[in-house]
Amino acid sequence: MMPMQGRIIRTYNGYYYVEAEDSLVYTCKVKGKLKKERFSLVTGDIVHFEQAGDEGMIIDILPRKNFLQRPLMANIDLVIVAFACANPDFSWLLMDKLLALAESARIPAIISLNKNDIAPEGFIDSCRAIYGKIGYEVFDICASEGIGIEALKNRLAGKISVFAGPSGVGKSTTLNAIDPNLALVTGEVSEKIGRGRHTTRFAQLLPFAGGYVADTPGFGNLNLEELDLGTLATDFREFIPLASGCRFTTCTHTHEPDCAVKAALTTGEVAQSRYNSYVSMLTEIKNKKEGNVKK
Ligand SMILES: Nc1nc2c(ncn2[C@@H]2O[C@H](COP(=O)(O)OP(=O)(O)OP(=O)(O)O)[C@@H](O)[C@H]2O)c(=O)[nH]1
Ligand SMILES: [Mg+2]
Ligand SMILES: [Zn+2]
Repeated sequence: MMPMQGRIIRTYNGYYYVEAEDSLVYTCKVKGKLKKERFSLVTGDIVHFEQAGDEGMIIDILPRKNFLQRPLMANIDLVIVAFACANPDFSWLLMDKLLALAESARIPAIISLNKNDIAPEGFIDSCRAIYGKIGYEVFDICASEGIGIEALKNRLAGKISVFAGPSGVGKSTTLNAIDPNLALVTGEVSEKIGRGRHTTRFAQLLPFAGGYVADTPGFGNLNLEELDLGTLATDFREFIPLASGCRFTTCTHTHEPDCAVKAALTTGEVAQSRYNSYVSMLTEIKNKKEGNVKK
């Protein structure tokens, strides 16, 4: 029989749930050859499989359009970097880490700021000022009341989009607001912290408006393994046009004289919070590299 083609919409316990062109979902395992190559399949991968009833054996994987480490997924059209204005506290550093990871994977990213009902005074405006200015669309919403959802929903239609953000910011609540049929489980922030675990336990692609949306588990911290010291500055998109103005072509925009990025800080053209995130990430990557060498 001809192998079938489909997309992995969820992986669990060594099983891959593959939605095929016939819109049915097949429970698949991986054929020995692929296993030997230690090639790890991820949600979003497009595969060929030999079908038997409602089960299948994956025999081949098609080339990936892109690949994201956190959340672990392939072939994404859009990342929605999801944060809450408050509860849990907003983190500029975590925001910039997620944006940099999307930049580095060359996947377009937009920002969703949930819980605008409890936003500190001026917070949404300052977020818009910083991120809107450098070309990131900012959607401020109140997912629990369905406010601002329509615009976000239109933005996602027909795409494969992935929600990425900390636990408790309301990713699942937002998805439920976008499509009540999804009926995803949500949880109180205080309980999440108390239990030390997340409400959403695995990433899955959910059919939505001719494409898919992915709900993913939140996370506490992010390791930056896939980011490179040498190219980190290019993951901060507003640094790119400035860097040609630095005296040294190898400028890291930290200690060097005549640095155009640092000069842009003093004029306010580059936001201080963005620069701080850049320096923190640079240090973090450097420390990790040195730690690895010692081991
Ligand atoms: N005040 C306020 N609370 C909200 C809003 N949206 C969601 N919440 C609450 O935030 C809490 C967390 O929501 P979830 O949707 O479970 O968060 P999550 O991002 O999916 O969390 P994980 O699955 O653990 O990653 C719930 O108690 C929601 O009721 C909002 O717009 N305003
Ligand atoms: Mg969730
Ligand atoms: Zn510089």
